[in-house]
Amino acid sequence: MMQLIGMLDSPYVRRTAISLHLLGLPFESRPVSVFRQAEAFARINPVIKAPTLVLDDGTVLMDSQLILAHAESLVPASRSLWPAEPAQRLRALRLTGLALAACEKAVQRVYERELRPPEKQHAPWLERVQAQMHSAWRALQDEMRQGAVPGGAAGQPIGQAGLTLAVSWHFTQQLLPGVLAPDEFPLPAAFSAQAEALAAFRAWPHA
Ligand SMILES: N[C@@H](CCC(=O)N[C@@H](CS)C(=O)NCC(=O)O)C(=O)O
Repeated sequence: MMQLIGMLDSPYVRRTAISLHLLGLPFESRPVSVFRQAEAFARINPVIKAPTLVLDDGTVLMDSQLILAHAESLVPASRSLWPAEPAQRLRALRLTGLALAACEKAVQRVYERELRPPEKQHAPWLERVQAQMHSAWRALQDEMRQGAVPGGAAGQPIGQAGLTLAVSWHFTQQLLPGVLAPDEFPLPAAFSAQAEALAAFRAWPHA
């Protein structure tokens, strides 16, 4: 059985786990920490990147987007987390990109806080990251306001754009509370609450 290596407090690991679940692909979750268990992680993938997916033939994949590209290739199109219709698919790609950029900026902020001593934190970098994260969420909210409901594939309760947005929002609320005010971003906040109620999200909770 495929093994998904990484902790669910990583938004990239969590989006991968939720996606594999929705795609109906069985996998074993191995919550190895990239920081606290770096040596054990390195024995599986010396690059120490989460998520890592170990395939049955021993192939080691990394990067959530590439792991999910492989996963999608294993299921019939009717199960895909991407809309089949080209315009909807393009919209889903745009929303997913924004949600991933927002996520990356949140992770960069957390790393700056947790991996560098306070006297070595660089305020201009933190301000830049913060502004980028807000820009991404403002763009996501604008898209949602214009009717881009990040649903997706027929037959799935949520699509890749929606689940990435929801995981990114929830991660940011958990790790950087107060940084994104729910009343400034009511649409992502409400969408996240709905997503967290889905069986696939409850099966793979943050942390
Ligand atoms: N673009 C990558 C990002 C993955 C990523 O940065 N994961 C973090 C955990 S949240 C990680 O592996 N951190 C350890 C490191 O980069 O040294 C993806 O989508 O999988």
